[in-house]
Amino acid sequence: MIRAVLFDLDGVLVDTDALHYQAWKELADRLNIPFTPEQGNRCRGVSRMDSLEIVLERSPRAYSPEEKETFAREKNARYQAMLSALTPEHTTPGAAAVLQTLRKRGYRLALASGSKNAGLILERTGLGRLLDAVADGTMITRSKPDPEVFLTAARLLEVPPAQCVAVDDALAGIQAGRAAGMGTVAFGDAALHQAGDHNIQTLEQLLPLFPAQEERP
Ligand code: B16
Repeated sequence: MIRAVLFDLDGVLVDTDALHYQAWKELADRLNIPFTPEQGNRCRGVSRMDSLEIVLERSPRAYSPEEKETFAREKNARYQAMLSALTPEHTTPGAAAVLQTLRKRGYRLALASGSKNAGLILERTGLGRLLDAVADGTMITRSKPDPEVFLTAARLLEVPPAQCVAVDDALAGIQAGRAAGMGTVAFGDAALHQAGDHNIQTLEQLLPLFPAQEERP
């Protein structure tokens, strides 16, 4: 029996992917390195430093670890400046209503995001109050496709992984959910690749997959 639904953040509950892309693109432009939307897609779900390696892969020169730390800090400062303009209207269509309905149907809900900015995003969008637990990039050492963040979310909910379903828009995220022993629902980009056990293009399409269990207020 499925008792919990674990949500990725960037690209699933909030469309912050475009902001990540813009902030990385500004850095790449400043360094005169080509950076394509295809590379941006590969940054989905992977950690900040692993994303930076993707941004730098077409660079003609190598950078020191110190320079890379500086680039990552610069990108994050730019990204956080963009996040300061986030409001509840910036959530994915249907996100709050779908979370509310799943809660009412008796499912435990958690965030499973590799982002260290997840707390700020949940606060600005108001989504935090609809979740029972939050596992984010500040709590893990290995980013997706490693299952650590999904296993952390399941542990916080006190629900066995086999009774959880992972919802993610990144191929790395679907791999992580599967490696955690969970069912998977691919959304957006990952759904275009038919990567999940179920593949959806709107969050409302989750609702038929999770029928009512015990009601909760
Ligand atoms: P930050 P998710 C991931 O979040 C993003 O998809 C990925 O693009 C980003 O590099 C990573 O978080 C780290 O984010 O720089 O904010 O700590 O998709 O796992 O919610």
